[in-house]
Amino acid sequence: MADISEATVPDIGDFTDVPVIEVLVKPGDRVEKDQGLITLESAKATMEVPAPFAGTVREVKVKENDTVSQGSVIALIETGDEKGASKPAASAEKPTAPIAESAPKKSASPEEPSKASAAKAEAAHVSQSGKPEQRDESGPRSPPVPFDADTVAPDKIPYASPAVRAFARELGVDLARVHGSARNGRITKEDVQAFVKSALTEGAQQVTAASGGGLNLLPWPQVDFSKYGEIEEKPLSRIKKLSGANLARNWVMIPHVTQHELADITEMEAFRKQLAAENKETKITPLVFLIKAVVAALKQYPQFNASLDASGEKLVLKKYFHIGIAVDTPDGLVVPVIRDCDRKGLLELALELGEISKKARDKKLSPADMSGGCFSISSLGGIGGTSFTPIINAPEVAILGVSRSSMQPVWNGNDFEPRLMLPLSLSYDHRVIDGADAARFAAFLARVLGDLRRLLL
Ligand code: CAO
Repeated sequence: MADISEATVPDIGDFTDVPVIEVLVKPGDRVEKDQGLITLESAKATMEVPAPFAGTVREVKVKENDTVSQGSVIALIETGDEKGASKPAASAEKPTAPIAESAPKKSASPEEPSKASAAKAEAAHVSQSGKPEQRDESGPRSPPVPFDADTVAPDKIPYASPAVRAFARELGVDLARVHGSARNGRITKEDVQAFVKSALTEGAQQVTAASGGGLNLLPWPQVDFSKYGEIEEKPLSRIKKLSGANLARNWVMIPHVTQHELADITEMEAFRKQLAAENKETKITPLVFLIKAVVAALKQYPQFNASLDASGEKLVLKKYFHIGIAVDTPDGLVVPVIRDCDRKGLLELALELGEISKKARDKKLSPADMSGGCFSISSLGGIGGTSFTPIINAPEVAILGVSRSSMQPVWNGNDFEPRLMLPLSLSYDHRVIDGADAARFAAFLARVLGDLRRLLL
């Protein structure tokens, strides 16, 4: 038959009207003997009041912020005929023995199951009659520690209830680092949660900063364009999304400088036309000459055929000459790579350029086709323009932009001569390349394009 008994506050020393800071059970909860029912607070420490017997909580008589003294009823617990349940003794309602407090002792690590826990364990063996019960384990037992929080809880030990300590331990939180917001600096569960939240946010910010983010930019403007006129929405292509993310990273992370140069390609153009007439089946554009000139310049200035390693502290110099070519496709920009350009002639390069451009526009490029580049060329010469600022294709350290050649009057010392001038725009990573070297590289390119015999040197 079910018995309902009162669980009351035992002897807590000279303290009266002690605030309840936590109620650890609710009606319907099954509690074991010695399981915490409520947590009480003194000026510097907390203590859990354990259930004096096992059973099912029928009613909780206290709530947070209530104050209790010895004998106050905490809960009504139905004990029934449960096997192994320790039934309340006749004098259960009037406990007289002191109860242990569970604030940590000076010698105990705040997060360790400490002497405090030991004390709590001791408390668990205080019977309702006030007499220590027989322990299950053999061996001597020390008397329970009376609840005298002010004397046992030193200032430097984080002040939190056993439940909050357990919660912090579960999350791996060092309570010494948590600010207690409750009365007398007591750390609550919410304080631990706030600490974890801020640690996570801080961690995320550090990751963002380490990966080059954290620019503290204004949010992107949210504009309802339809307010101003008719609009149509069109999702970005997959290529545009991918290349856009890469371009944005490269633009913000690489200190770009662009060096502009003009190459006199009058003779080169005459030669190109001649070659094109001889090889009608192959499209020979200025771009293949540029590839050969770039290879010669990379050989002359090896720091352009390099990449910064991930730490940013080491330059990796490459002994191969794989050139990336920016190709405009209906879905966006892609950069396939022509390998070993130093070992290929103009015609072979022209053929390969035709093939990769077609492959790009047919969306047939594989990731391998777009990897391993040393230096990129972006030619808008077939379209127009006089100069632009190409964005470096990281982890490369420079890129050559090519605009449309035009006939210009050039002073030869006596007269103005009509010369075909090709605008070059060399963007370089200023962390790796000095401006003077960039000017030399660009001037070298112009000299080679102006006199192709130099490719033989
Ligand atoms: N000046 C004058 N004419 C030029 C020229 C130049 N710099 N470059 C090319 N031309 C001419 C070519 O000779 C060709 O003329 P013909 O048809 O009379 O032979 C015409 O312009 C078209 O050339 P093309 O663009 O088809 O071929 P290409 O070898 O010059 O370029 C490719 C190939 C794939 C690079 C190009 O088609 C392309 O996609 N360019 C865009 C690259 C791009 O979008 N870059 C921007 C990236 S943002 O950094």
